[in-house]
Amino acid sequence: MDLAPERLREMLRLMATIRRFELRAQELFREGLAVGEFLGALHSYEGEEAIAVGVCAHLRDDDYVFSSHRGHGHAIAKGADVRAMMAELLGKSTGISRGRGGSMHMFAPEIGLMGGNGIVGGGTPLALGPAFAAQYRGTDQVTVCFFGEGAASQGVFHESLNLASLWRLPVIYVCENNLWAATTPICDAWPVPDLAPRAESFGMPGMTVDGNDLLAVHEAAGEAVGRARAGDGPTLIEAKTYRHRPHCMVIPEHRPEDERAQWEALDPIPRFEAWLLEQGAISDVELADLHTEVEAELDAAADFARQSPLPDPAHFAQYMWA
Ligand SMILES: Cc1ncc(C[n+]2csc(CCOP(=O)(O)OP(=O)(O)O)c2C)c(N)n1
Repeated sequence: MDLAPERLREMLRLMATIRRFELRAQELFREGLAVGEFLGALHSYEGEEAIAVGVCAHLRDDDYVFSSHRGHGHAIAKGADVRAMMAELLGKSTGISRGRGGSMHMFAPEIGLMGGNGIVGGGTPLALGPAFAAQYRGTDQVTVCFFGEGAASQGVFHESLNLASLWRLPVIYVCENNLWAATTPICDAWPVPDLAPRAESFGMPGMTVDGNDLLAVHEAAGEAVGRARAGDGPTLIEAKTYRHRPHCMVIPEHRPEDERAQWEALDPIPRFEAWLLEQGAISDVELADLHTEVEAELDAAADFARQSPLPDPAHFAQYMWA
């Protein structure tokens, strides 16, 4: 591993920030439901942090990310401001989408964050746009599209990969295969266990990685991003993972308890922490400090969100196209 210790610690900090963001968001959701403050559904990214962080570590501000309905982690890993994200959850005017979007529509084009999507698979064709633009303009920008394995059963996913490969577009499709699409287990949806081999039918490379292993994701993404920047076309990465929470806050848990326990033992954050400690890349004290700092940052973000004003109803049509 040729990454500097500061870089490794920064990736841990991002994973911890995502985890803490989700925990604070759930608290706000529970309280917010009572006072009618919360805007829309909440899908937790807890357990999948290594994927967003391992992939986005290779991206620049002028690269693009298309997110999904489970997108807080993608936004944080791409560099979004957690205060503005928390305010967005509450529909406040200081929100990252000025309170117009909520949890599934975190949007910050200035850092290449092209938003989440309430339509499963909806990001897969959209990602072709900036990928084509980069190729047309002759820049080396890349586009990443994150989606769940449920999205891979949509027809548009196949159309998108076909076109991406035909035109050798600089796009990386990252399937976060958490084995369940809402309440449907993968064995009831796919006749085969893996997605990555299907890339071959589009003439593009496909890789399966352990999505709970930050370094494995980082390595696979590095290869894919390198290929895209060099003009060698798209890649499909399938990252196997598991969400720690039910599909969303209002759907009860459907997954077997032993399966959940098995995956929680593979939690990407303690796994990476253990590796960092073993390598001497972080000390126990530094680790504790890092978590304290992250907690304080997210507490402050939640306070900021609570105290921010709602958008002025007189401006409801602002930012809409006539
Ligand atoms: C086109 C479409 N169909 C159905 C839904 C309802 N829905 C929302 S999330 C979801 C499951 C998606 O599963 P997956 O793509 O695997 O992502 P995950 O939630 O596991 O991260 C479904 C069916 C939707 N939002 N859009």
